[in-house]
Amino acid sequence: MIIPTLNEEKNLPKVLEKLPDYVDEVLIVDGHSKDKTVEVAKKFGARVVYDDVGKGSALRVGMKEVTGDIIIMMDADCSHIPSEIGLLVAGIQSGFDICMGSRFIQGGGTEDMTLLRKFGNKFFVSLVNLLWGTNYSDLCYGYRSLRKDCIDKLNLESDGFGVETELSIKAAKKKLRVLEVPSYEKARASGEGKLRTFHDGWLILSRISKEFISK
Ligand SMILES: Nc1nc2c(ncn2[C@@H]2O[C@H](COP(=O)(O)OP(=O)(O)O)[C@@H](O)[C@H]2O)c(=O)[nH]1
Ligand SMILES: [Mg+2]
Repeated sequence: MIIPTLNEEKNLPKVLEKLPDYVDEVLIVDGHSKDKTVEVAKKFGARVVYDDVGKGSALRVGMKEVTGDIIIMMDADCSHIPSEIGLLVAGIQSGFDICMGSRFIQGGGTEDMTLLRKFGNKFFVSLVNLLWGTNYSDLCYGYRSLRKDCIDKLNLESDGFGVETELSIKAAKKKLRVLEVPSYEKARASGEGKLRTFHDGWLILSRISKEFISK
């Protein structure tokens, strides 16, 4: 699994200690954290690689380095419930190429989104569904799994928080089999989130436009 980190020393131990036993590879892609994130990761036996750019770029670096057949993408801020990995793995084992956690189907939920972010996400997901004929219920959510052999097909290029949107759109363009499973997003345990509503909302809209123009 791939976990991008930026200054998550307080949260990361709580995530790593709860990972199910069957997770056999933990790859941390750290954005040169100024705190003890890397020390914590190594203490838990995780492999650490580095990336200086942003969450999207960190995930791309992770996708190059990871060796497992089923890849889980997970945040380090305690927002994602480790036991839900079971659903993400089961989706791939059942024949899907990508399995996406959704906060907006029965069983899912969020305590980490302002009303404005919920509205933005709803607007973007409706736009994507309209343009690509998909039936997504969530878009900007990073708890996902995919088969390793899909990575080359996706050819991701987003550096920042547009990466989930790009993945969802490209999965539709490439006609990959996508499953949504419910996921409950908890509030970040400690520290500040790095997503900036307007800056990253604009980034997501630009990504949707770019994908539409490039067909
Ligand atoms: N490597 C790396 N990780 C990042 C960066 N920005 C955020 N992350 C990590 O990506 C995950 C999600 O970030 P977060 O700030 O919680 O975003 P939000 O939940 O969308 O508000 C967390 O594990 C962060 O530590 C970055 O620039 N580089
Ligand atoms: Mg978060």
